[in-house]
Amino acid sequence: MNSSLGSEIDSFYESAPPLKERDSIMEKLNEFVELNCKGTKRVVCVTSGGTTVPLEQRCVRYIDNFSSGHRGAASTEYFLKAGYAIIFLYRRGTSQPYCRSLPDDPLLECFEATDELNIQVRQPYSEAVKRAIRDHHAAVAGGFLLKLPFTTIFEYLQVHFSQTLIFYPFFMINDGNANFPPDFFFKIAIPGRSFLLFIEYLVLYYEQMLQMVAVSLRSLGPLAMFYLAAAVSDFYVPWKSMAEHKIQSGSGPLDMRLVQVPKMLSVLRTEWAPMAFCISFKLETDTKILLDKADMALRKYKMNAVVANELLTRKEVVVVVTDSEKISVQRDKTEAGSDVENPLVKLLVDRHSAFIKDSNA
Ligand code: 9Z3
Repeated sequence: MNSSLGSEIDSFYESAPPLKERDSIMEKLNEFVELNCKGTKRVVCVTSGGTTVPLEQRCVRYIDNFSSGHRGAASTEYFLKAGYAIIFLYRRGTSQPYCRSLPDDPLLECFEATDELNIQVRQPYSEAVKRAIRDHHAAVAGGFLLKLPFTTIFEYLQVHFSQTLIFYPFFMINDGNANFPPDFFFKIAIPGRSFLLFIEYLVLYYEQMLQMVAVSLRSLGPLAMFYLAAAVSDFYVPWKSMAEHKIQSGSGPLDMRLVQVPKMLSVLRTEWAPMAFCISFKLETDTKILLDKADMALRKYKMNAVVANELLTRKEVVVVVTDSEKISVQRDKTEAGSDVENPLVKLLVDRHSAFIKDSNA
């Protein structure tokens, strides 16, 4: 990791508020890993929806990132169908697997009361509701689908400084899972650096949501896939410099400084999950720069593939960019209700199979 990225990461986490549900997330992850991370079972972490950037600590206003969560939700269904277990890291309130065919405005449209006690599904929705309930319940009850919600960029890339966590990283070391930044031992070895800094480093490098997932899946090696469809904020307001209370109007234009969110893709690739099959997404509104930007991301972050999509046509066509190919993947327009995620996931599952074979050769 270069030192400027290292210091961007440090500043980001130093300024982040604590992750509230860290213990229950860890518990759910452990259960999921125990159930699914054995044999040749493949696991994919699908990230979905946009992260928010709060402008006030007691947040009234925030900057949002465009994403309905459709890509992540639809892809999750296809990965489940292909036999994968899924960690669905999603933005609260965005599209959910198996709910795409149901009306969300309002969902109550689907139901009617037959008498005082009973409710039934209205005829036009009955097939869709039955299918959604059956498939969703089977995935959750079978333990193949773990859903973890986030809202802010701080939750998505989170740290928790609580005392109870301090010793957790030591267990990780004993498990052989520890992976420190290259300058870690150098930094703690500098005379005068305190034991607290040592503890802080351990906690910093272990307690983010995406990282918690990545580290949990490390033992899977090439069987793990990351499918990073979430639209992650590029800029944020550091927690410490953020107004505590609602920003008041009436005192002229608002002057606010946003700093760059550290690019966690390189850390994911090189440190958290170096053996995994990693797919990121590149969204642009200008088609002229899209493929070049995807190509740059592929090389810079050492992804196995980057899925390039343009805002207006994203539901019709995407281009899968690898180091040797640019494959256009289209929705099958001849089939009613078809989507582009179906052929996209098929292609990536095939590529993942080849990747596993090569890694084991
Ligand atoms: C995507 O490009 C997704 O395909 C969409 C899906 C967000 C466009 P919807 O949720 O849309 O179905 O409505 N996601 C990644 C967007 C992104 O922020 N990428 C970063 C970038 O382009 C890299 S992590 O710089």
